[in-house]
Amino acid sequence: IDLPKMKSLKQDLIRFMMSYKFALSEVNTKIDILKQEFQYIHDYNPIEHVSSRIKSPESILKKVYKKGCPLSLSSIRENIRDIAGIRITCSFISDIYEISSMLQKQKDITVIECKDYIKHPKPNGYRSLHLIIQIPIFMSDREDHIFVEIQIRTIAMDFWASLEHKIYYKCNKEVPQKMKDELKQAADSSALLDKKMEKIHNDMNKLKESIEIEENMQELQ
Ligand code: 0O2
Repeated sequence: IDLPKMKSLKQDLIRFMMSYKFALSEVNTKIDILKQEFQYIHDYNPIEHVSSRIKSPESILKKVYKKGCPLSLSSIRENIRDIAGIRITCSFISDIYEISSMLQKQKDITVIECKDYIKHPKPNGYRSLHLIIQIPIFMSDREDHIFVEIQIRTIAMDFWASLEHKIYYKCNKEVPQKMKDELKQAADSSALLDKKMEKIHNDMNKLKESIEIEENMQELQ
């Protein structure tokens, strides 16, 4: 056994995984800042929930195999872009686009890809906004640019995706057509629900605005 080589490989592997942990910390901090500042300025919090995860080595290897890319750290870094993943659950569809645009405007974020499965849902009904971004991580002797996948969705989209994932997984990836159709119908219902809630939210905001104007007018009189 080439011990020095093993030691260096181990160090490379640990630093490789650490860089994704640092990237997640950076993006989580960005989201937390947006959340706190938005709440203070607008007296409203568009983010319901945030979760993040580092892809397990097994899942990374499965994806390498599926994509047929070379089995090296540099190839994995370049080809597997969701090793660091963050999921932001928002209250309303408009919040998704607002959060996405606030993140995209940040100077240290490079947007590599934006997949809008809300405007263009997947055939099974899956909806979400996916951003693949790259952010710099500054370490003791180098700067790395790390890919992070950010999935932004509403509570209804998250509800559907979580249950669909569970049903699909439990069924060992073979879902009968009837169930697929039912899942698609459930996705359509959740999309309708999102639209309805957004309308009520907008109507409520308009109502609040008109009440405020009226109160201000009364104060002036
Ligand atoms: P996990 O465990 O969530 O990480 P890619 O395979 O990522 O290179 P693809 O398929 O074009 O390319 O990526 P896409 O469409 O952006 O989707 C990637 C992730 O979105 C998935 O990650 C899921 O988290 C989620 N997703 C996409 N489609 C569906 C769906 O139909 N149902 C559910 N429940 N989630 C979906 P992973 O790697 O599959 O899994």
